[in-house]
Amino acid sequence: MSKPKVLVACKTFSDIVDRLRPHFDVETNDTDQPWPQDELIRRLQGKAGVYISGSSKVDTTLLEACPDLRAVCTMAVGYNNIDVPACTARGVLVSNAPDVLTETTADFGFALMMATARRITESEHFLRRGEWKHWSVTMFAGADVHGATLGVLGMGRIGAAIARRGHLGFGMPVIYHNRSRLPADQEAPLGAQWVEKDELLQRADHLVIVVPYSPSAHHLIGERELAMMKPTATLTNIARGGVVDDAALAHALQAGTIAAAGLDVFEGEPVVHPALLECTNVVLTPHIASATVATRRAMSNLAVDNLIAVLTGGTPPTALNPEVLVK
Ligand code: 8YV
Repeated sequence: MSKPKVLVACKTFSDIVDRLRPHFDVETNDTDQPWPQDELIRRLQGKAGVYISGSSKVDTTLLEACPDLRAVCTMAVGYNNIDVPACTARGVLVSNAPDVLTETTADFGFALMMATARRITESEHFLRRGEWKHWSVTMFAGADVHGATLGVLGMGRIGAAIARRGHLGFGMPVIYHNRSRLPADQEAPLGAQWVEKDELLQRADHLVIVVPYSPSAHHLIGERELAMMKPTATLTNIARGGVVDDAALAHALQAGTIAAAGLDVFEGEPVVHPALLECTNVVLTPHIASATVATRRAMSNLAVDNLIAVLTGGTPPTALNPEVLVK
């Protein structure tokens, strides 16, 4: 009997791809470029499963054009690129990769917040340009992190890991806003207090955004919200492009509405709003919050675990719509 066919739509570690080969005929994308949507659909013909990253879109058009597809396994925790209800309606199992990236992503969120508050990249660029001629008392004077109020927007696993770092490591009072309030026994070890969104914006010295993207989170932070923040405050976004209105943020950074921003995600990435590129008070990184070798391997392995389980009659460890497997 011939093996089921699967597609690995983004380049990943070859030894992890090799785990698929005993079970499946495997076609891989060996470039760092995602395939255009029509090519992805063409390559998915006859495939039972697909391994993707956050860069591939799985929508109704793709699902209708790929009737053999039974499993969509992303190596990302975020899955706003996948129409999960449409998959469920067609009996297609979807999995994501939670937990394995939580601490790594929280490390990065904290580092980006610190780099932003302490103006690290801005001062490095100044030094590299040869502009450091003398010491001055206010040269690149930024804002303290220790003891400052940490505001966390979106208190999921990564938000909690950032809050824990701030509370235990840096003595920061932690306030957060989330649709649902954490139970008191989960708030206590984080030193975290739930507040309304507007209060969060008004009180935070350093705001870190960690909400998943959904249409209701689109431009959750725009001109109105930025205007509520302290002029000394920083904003760090490691969630998704589109949660922050990048044009409004660039304007706020130029006008001094807030002091600085750290951004790992962008609306329309990999294209970055040109006005942000003009701002000196912003630290910009190319969506690398989960990028350590160990964590990217763990994310890839988890997607492969899910793909093998779904297509060999096992139980996928991190299914988003396990109901499709119930006969
Ligand atoms: C990924 C992420 O690197 O997991 C997520 O949701 O945003 C990142 O950790 C990226 O999306 C992988 O495609």
